[in-house]
Amino acid sequence: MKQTALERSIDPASQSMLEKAENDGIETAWDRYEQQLPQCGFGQLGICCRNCNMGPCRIDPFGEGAKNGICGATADIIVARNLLRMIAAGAAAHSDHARDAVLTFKKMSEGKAGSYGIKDEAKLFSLASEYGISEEGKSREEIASELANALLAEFGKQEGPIQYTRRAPEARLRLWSELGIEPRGIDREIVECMHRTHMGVDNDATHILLQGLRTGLSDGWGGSMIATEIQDVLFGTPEPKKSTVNLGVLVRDKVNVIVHGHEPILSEMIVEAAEDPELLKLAKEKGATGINVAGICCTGNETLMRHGTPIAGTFLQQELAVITGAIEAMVVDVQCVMPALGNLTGCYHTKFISTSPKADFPGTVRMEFHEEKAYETAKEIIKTAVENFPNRNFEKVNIPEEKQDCMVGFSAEAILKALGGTPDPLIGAIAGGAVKGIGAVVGCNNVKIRHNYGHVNLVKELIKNNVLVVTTGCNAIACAEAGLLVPEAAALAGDGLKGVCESLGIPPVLHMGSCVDISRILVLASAIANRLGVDISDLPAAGAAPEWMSEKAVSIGAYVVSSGVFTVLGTAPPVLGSQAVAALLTKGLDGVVGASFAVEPDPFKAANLMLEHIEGKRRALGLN
Ligand code: SF4
Ligand code: MSK
Repeated sequence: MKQTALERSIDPASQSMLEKAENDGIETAWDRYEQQLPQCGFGQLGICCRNCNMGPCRIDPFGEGAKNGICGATADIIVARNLLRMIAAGAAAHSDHARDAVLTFKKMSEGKAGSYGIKDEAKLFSLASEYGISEEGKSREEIASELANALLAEFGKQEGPIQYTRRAPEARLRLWSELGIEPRGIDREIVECMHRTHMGVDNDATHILLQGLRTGLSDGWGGSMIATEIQDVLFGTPEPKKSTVNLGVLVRDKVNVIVHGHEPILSEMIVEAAEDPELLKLAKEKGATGINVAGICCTGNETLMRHGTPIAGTFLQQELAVITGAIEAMVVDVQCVMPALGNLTGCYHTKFISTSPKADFPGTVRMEFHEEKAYETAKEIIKTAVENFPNRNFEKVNIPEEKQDCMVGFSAEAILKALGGTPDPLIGAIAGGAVKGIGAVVGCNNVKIRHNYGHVNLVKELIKNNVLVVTTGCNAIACAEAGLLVPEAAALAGDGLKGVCESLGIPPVLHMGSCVDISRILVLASAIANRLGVDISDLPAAGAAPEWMSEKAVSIGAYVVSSGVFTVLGTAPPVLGSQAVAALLTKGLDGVVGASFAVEPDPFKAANLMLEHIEGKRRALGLN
């Protein structure tokens, strides 16, 4: 039976747009999910293989039919191989984003990308010094060029280590080295995953999964970390600032432009172009009072963190934003963009503009973006949106009222600054018991879970129990929509955490950025572990991805657990067709990397698992 809007989302703005979709006769991801039911059991369990053309093969989960693929691959092998391919795809997505960011940085250093500059000079110098690049007698651009080359070399390197892995605590580095999972080069690990999963190569589930951990590490401490750091140099390291979120940030009498996807390279320019006097004048001529840029997903998180640009919604709100009827242009780059937007934008006046040389979708206007002409392209995009304003049918417009204030911009540097320059006050609060530990809650929406229900309830439960939450990606947006990213949300926290937040003037949930910015969490965790002289796995900390859906989340899970953080997933990955693989992920990894996964869709029970873990770690450290 069809779910109601209330059953599909906890967010009132989304509920009202789901009702509008129904009235407008528009199909959304939730409808398409229902059309898919029942979903394929073989796919859910991970036991179908089409890695060669003797197949596809599938294993009978009840043990009555086929126990092996045609080549003899067992369920264990097939599940592990499929999982490794998911990790490879996720690591590739983050890391290819990083590559483009570094290529932009390189062009900037060579004077070939005039729209960009160096916004965080101190970070440029500190990143360069990590590579042993001296500053003496060199211009900023020369240093940037050397750094760009060093970073680009991380992708094609054949031998490790990847430089930023050195930021991890000594004990963790030793462990990775002993296990042979220290990543060598980013591209090398991804290519090796594809090689190993080709028919007739790696056929031992444990051996396959160890490569999964190594590839994950090449993402978290490689690709993702490089993306974060170099974007900070180019666009500025985020600092605390205020903004607003949810569909109510759209403005009825302004030209509304959505930036959606993951890369800030173009959206930075779009935010700037939206203030261009020439375009503002044109907007007035077309009958609008101004130009309003708002984000969705992580492109949105990037501009939110650095400029306070409002966010219209999470992953599952991308269609709902169009359904408001008030979007002149939906501008997308890469990742998490639903191809359904093509048909959908066709039902309204919205222009669907694809900008990445790598990503196109049905029904788009192509406005390919190249760094050399970044600002010109951004202006052209905004102009297209402005010229589309008179086509808006105001009778079809319904913008929900809901919008929520939030405080964002908590880079690791900003958090340390708020603490007075060292992690000591936070460590003191943890040692004293006011803060029980740290919860890292991240990840997507997934139609299998009521929109934002998992995110918001899990986080509320953690802060109520004095766990400081750090967040990125769509979890951060969901928390913002629920009013958890304002200092006043401290009232929802336990007494200890409440006192700490009030004294620092910070929310109990700290927005650390986009999906690649989970690397900021690794940096923060390392800073705390190094200060205490322990490993990350010794910290009273736990992670969760309550509504994850993307392959990137699988790669994130691999590197977060390999870095020593117990992680609870809200939806089960397709591994349950192999008891051996499932047991390894949920138990066995503990004895290998000192952390493992749990799967728990109920956010209250998930919070309990995290709290129990944090308590256990506190006891082991001799804390009450
Ligand atoms: Fe079947 Fe083996 Fe080919 Fe996979 S690799 S499709 S299990 S024969
Ligand atoms: S955007 S990867 S839906 S968090 Fe980074 Fe949200 Fe997940 Fe995309």
